Amino acid sequence: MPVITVERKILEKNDQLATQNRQLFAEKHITVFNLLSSPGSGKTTLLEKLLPMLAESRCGVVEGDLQTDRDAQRIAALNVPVVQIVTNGGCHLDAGLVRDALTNLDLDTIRLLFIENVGNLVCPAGYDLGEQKKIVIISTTEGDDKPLKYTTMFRAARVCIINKMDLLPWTDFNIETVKRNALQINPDLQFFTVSAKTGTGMQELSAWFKSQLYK
Ligand SMILES: Nc1nc2c(ncn2[C@@H]2O[C@H](COP(=O)(O)OP(=O)(O)O)[C@@H](O)[C@H]2O)c(=O)[nH]1
Ligand SMILES: [Mg+2]
Repeated sequence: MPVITVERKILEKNDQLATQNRQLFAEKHITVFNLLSSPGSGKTTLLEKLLPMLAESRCGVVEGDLQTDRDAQRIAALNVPVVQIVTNGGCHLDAGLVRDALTNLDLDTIRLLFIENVGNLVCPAGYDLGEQKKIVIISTTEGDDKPLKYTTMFRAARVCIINKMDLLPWTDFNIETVKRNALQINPDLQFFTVSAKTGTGMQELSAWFKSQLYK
């Protein structure tokens, strides 16, 4: 007798909605990135630094958080269109939540959409939102063994941003070790090393985002 778990049914439904989101983004020529990390790795700070550098790329942001709209307020302060999804304790965004949030954005004026997922290296990995690429962010205070512990996330990501490079001298985090551990899980992973605080590496990162726009 076949046994279909609730989780599998939920994921099938999510994948259908993600396909619809992806079609919509393609029709509108919007490049979409799903930003994933532990709480506090610097997702919002990276956006605060990047968005002014990408002003000509007409960015929009979807913020996901457990309770508050604090991150959306930080983005709105930059005059960038933003919508906040409050998951009320839910540990990840799903494609249906993103689809509903999109009705609050003018998609005809946006070319680059960032989705800041709920801070969590586990649950969001399995949920396709319709993005082009998942980007995992790890900071130098988290330990360089994380790719080995959160394999699903590092396998799902296409890009890994290593943030808080300014703090590197005060940690035992080893860049070569984290890269080796991540490449063991995902040999095609592309890396950027940055400090959202000091701006180190941010020019290179913003240039890469520009290269991802529809021509
Ligand atoms: N030293 C340092 N602190 C950072 C950097 N990026 C973010 N932070 C700090 O890390 C904390 C969490 O950042 P936030 O962007 O809210 O993380 P999020 O939870 O991933 O969105 C804040 O206190 C930031 O100021 C960085 O590159 N260097
Ligand atoms: Mg945040």
